[in-house]
Amino acid sequence: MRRNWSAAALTGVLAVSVLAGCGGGGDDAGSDSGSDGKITLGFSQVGAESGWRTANTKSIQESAASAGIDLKFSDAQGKQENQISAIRNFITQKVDVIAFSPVVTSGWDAVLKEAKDAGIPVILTDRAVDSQDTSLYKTFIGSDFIVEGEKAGDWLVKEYEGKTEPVNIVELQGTTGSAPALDRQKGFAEKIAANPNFKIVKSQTGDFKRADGKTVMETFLQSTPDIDVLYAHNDDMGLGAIEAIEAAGKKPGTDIKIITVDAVKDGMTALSEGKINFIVECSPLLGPQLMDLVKKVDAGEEIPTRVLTEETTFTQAQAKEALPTRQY
Ligand code: GZL
Repeated sequence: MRRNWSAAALTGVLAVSVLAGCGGGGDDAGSDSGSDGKITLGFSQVGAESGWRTANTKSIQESAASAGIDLKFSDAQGKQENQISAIRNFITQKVDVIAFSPVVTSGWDAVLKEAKDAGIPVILTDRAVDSQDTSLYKTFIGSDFIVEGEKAGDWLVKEYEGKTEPVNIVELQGTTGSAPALDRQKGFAEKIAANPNFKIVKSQTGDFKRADGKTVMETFLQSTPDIDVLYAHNDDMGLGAIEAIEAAGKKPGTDIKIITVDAVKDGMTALSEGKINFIVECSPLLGPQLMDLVKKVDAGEEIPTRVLTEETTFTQAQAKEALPTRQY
């Protein structure tokens, strides 16, 4: 069961000190760094499916370099089996710390137990796992995806306040079984239940990919003539859907209101142009905080069992203001 971190219970935005002992993980008293004194970090990345992921990889690689941490980086191309074999390789190589972004929530206990038995601490980044045994990892650094879904739902409820007409919503879900897809769907559904006129008429995965978002939106448009709103779990699928909407002769942001999550540059540009109506930010810039946690874990220091990343939301006007200084 994934820890349910209610945002209300977690104060602060950067490091939430929910200290429970050492926060689980191996019973190492702080592993020695590599022979050259440098910490070796094994990192298994989901893949390169979206603009968010590209920015996340850049943040991790650049932060490791500036922190003087020796990074062994593996791209799983979206496959859990590749992540599991990468983690096993890191164990064989006796890295000091392992970090990874689990592509899906389940199926990790065995390999995490192997890391724990090898005395190698593990840090979850970006996405959570549903392991019952929270001693299998030291901490989880990333967003609260339920809150992200709630923010999207909240905006829609306010957008239609006082109106009585039925509102047909279609939803492009992220990768099936991934924490962001499960929780963004849950948070959004809970919030829009406030308005009985809201109806999610279609909901299907676009795997967080622009191309898949376009093809799925094409099927939505063919099967559901009167779509009022699209809720896409990330900008990339929303951008793909915009291509399909325009090809169908409709105006994205006007004929069909669009809400997405991430706030990467391409999404923010579409928002500033009025093709998207609202974006919930999900920061990929986890690198600096991750490297700080890696150093603490390697030194055997106590760390929070949950580190919540700071993020906000953007309207069309706010996107115009923010774009010039966006880092990703
Ligand atoms: C969220 C991250 C998601 C992004 C997508 O933290 O896991 O995966 O929202 C990315 O863009 O593909």
